[in-house]
Amino acid sequence: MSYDFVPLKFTEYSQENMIERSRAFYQEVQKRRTVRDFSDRQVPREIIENCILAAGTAPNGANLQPWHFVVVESSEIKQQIRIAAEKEEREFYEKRAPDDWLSALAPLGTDASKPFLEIAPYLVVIFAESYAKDEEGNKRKNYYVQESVGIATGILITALHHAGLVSLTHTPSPMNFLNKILNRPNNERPYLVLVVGYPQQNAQVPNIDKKNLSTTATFL
Ligand code: IYR
Repeated sequence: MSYDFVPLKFTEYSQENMIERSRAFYQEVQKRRTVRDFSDRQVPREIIENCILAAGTAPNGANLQPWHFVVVESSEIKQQIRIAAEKEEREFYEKRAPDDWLSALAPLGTDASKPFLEIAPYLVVIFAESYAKDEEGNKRKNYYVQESVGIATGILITALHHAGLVSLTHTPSPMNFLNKILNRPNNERPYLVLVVGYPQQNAQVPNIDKKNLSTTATFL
């Protein structure tokens, strides 16, 4: 098999314009915050669909697109997820988490209680397809699955922010209960739960800093 090659659709901007666009994009994404206080206000499904389409444009291993997004709107399913996640989280906070991990989390004030899993209008559960299955059910390898799904998730989070929504990356561990509740096959592994919606009125976020450019980047 080989692809047809077609001309690249590339939009060239002046360098002045590129500087302005890059600055404006940074200004916009630096306003994104991870939010834990969600409103139950409804959000049109089309926004979520568009953001998932944006996520699906991510560069990925051999264009095999090793991801699947399950969008949960059903209150019953959200409740099942909350119950199962809080069970794992209680184990984590009370037993499994090493002290250094708990100390790193302490400033954020997180705990095993996850009411947002029922309050927010959407839970987008991202699955990584460890391997694919062809029509006859034979295994077909996927490549760079973690990297591909990570990039797609980053685009999804950015697209949601750009659309005017907030999100929370939630990672109950282990999360295999999600395959069961959401009826996903065993060649897919839950990657993370993205809680999506509007912030609660008066939502608060920790006053954190981001590392500066000279710490984050080296130019040689
Ligand atoms: N999954 C747990 C713990 C947790 C871990 C990290 I690293 C965080 O940045 C935040 C939370 C939870 O969701 O509470």
